[in-house]
Amino acid sequence: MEPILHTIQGKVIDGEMAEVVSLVKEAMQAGLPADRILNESLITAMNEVGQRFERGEFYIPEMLMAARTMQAALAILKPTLAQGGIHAAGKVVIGTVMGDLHEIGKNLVATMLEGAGFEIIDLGTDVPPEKFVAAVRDQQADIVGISALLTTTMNAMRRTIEAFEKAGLRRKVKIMIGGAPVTEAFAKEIGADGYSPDASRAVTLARTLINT
Ligand code: B1M
Repeated sequence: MEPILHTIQGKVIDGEMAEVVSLVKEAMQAGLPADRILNESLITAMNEVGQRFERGEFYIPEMLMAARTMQAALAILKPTLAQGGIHAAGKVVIGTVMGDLHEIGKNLVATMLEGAGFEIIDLGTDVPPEKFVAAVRDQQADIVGISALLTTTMNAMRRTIEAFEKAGLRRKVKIMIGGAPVTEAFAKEIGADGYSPDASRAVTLARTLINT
């Protein structure tokens, strides 16, 4: 691994926002591709933060500081990650399910979809099923993307799909889901149209869903 990526990873874990911001700029100026900075330092850092939390070495404040640092780094990478989208490939309503405040993965998926030319309506986090339904109805969206990071909030995905059925909109919109605890099998079980394990494959999936 390039030494600078290793340094960025350590500084994200420590929540050193100002240093990370300047190191990410430096890495980009040195010609390192944005996706390598993302995958080899930022995402690996968040995985390590999660493991430290599990081991009881980190608490919520440390997790939050690392998350804020990652968001600041993502803001620098965003223009590069989102490059390329010229025409509207389709309209996507996206959000994190009710009860869940994790937003980094969802933001990353939104950025990559935007880069692929999709128009994004981001509802944020802790989104109730009715809000997803209202947004799809009002915006006439082609796809709804739902993210969940907690095993305890995965069931809110099921309830969101049920809300689309109740509203009579289920056949009018494609539903894709993702997030660390989500699996292909779970997506099938709750009747989603597709599942993606990461942001880049979310783009491939969205393109496939638009064409089916
Ligand atoms: Co929390 N948290 N957290 N957390 N947090 C996890 C998820 C956890 C795995 C940590 C751990 O114990 N190892 C654990 C969940 C355990 C479980 O459910 N099995 C956990 C817990 C327990 C909690 C709390 C309950 C802690 C507590 O209060 N006791 C609490 C819950 C709050 C709530 O939501 N109601 C909580 C709180 C928080 C913070 C607020 C402090 C903070 C979030 C801040 C923010 O987002 N603004 C936070 C963080 C930062 C994490 C970890 C460390 C990092 C998450 C992250 O941003 N990853 C996380 C550990 C981990 O994931 N390793 C953890 C980076 C991001 C790029 O990856 O989000 O997985 P991810 O997204 C990926 C894919 O999953 C996929 O693509 C993305 C890019 O490749 N993807 C999609 C995501 N959404 C998609 C949607 C798609 C397609 C693909 O289509 C629509």
